[in-house]
Amino acid sequence: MKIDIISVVPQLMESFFAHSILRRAKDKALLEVNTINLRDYTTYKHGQIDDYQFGGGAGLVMMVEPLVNAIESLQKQKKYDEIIFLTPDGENFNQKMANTLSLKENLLFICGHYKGIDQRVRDHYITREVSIGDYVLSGGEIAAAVLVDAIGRLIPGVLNDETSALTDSFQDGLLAPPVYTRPQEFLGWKVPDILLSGDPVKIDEWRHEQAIERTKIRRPGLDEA
Ligand code: 6GU
Repeated sequence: MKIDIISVVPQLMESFFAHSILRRAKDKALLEVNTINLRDYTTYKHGQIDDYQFGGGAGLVMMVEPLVNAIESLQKQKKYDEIIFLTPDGENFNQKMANTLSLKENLLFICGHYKGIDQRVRDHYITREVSIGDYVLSGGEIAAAVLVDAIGRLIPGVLNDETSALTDSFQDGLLAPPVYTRPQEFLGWKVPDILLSGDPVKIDEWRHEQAIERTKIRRPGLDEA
């Protein structure tokens, strides 16, 4: 999979992608992430990419021309399955969307700043608008990094058995059950007997019950999301 990210602060993302689980994906050539500096595509003076909004009002808007130049230039090199604008008024990101996007070949992310981007870019280029939650970030970069991480770890071969995504919270519409490791007893706090029983069927049953219980208490209705 290839993910290209248009940003006004590409350096912000690069160190993130150089570490974490994504490094492994990159090393295995399963995922390639490229950041593109929007300022390289402006024809305005001093690398200008934003301007005051028509009709007045506080806050700058990212201009249509640099964004269209950048998108058109990238589209000459590959065909994108989705062009995603990261924006707090987008559709809420969740595990289901991560699963869907992890099956794509080429994705383009556009990180907004200030008051957002000129609506004409949204109307003519963007295929999907995505938010990572009901709060406002100062830019879309952190949201883009969240998507790359959540999507990247689902690409077959990125995770090994120990980090398998199959038993993640949300993957089956349930939160993950509690987990324990050594020692068996600490300050009198014991690991549940069932986990030490060596009976894989009983253990699976117990984990499933715990997952259902946790989900009921913490996130009722999660399976309908
Ligand atoms: Cl995708 N962008 C910004 N700027 N803020 C957000 C967001 C995205 N998702 C939640 N808040």
